[in-house]
Amino acid sequence: MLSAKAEPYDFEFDPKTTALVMIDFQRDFVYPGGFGESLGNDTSFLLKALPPAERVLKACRAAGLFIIHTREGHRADLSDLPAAKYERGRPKIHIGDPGPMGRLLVRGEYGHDIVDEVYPIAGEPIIDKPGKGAFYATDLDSILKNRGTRQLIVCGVTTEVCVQTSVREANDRGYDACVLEDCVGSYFPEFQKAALDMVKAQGGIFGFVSDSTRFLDALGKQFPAAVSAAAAPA
Ligand code: TIU
Repeated sequence: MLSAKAEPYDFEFDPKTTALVMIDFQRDFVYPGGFGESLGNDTSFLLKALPPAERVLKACRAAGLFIIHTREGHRADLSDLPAAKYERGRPKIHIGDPGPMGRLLVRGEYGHDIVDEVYPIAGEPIIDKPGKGAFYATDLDSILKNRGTRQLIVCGVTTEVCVQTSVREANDRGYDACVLEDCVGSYFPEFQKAALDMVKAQGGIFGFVSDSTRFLDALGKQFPAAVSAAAAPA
């Protein structure tokens, strides 16, 4: 077992039963012209989560941890898009409408895909999910349980929406999830803090909060070369 400094107390994890979950690092959320901006958000807030998330991804890859990525989006015919989600926010452009990065939040479009910095490689499954939670209407739980996964390290966007929803779902399914606070991003600084506070309150009511430095310190105890290679400038 490795132990990462975290709140509300140290997060214990066995690399063999741990998965890194990279949530929705899609152009549609982190770049202008996508779904996130269509809801009135300033997407630049999310970009600062990318460099630490990239370091964690590279270190976990080199250490041989299981890595899984998610994307939020819908079928091209929008048959899996609830009317309530389509209308929510009363945006000027809706899910499925054309934008500079393709049709908003539609699978197969450029904007729907994951940004280059943290793009999946062979052997890292991608979960396409229609909702905010990564477990809703997906096979994520089966994939994790079939491997004997017990602990999750969580990076992604946005902290209080898809990250927090997925961590709550993970908790109910029996996983210990640890969110790395510098590797998750919100459009709202106050929600970033509140969402992380909610995870770790009440003795870790649905998870743990750590950060890339403390997590990589722990991983480096078993995989020093993997961690130092990931920390080196590209
Ligand atoms: N709007 C917002 O903050 N987030 C989302 O709609 N989806 C995700 O968080 N991925």
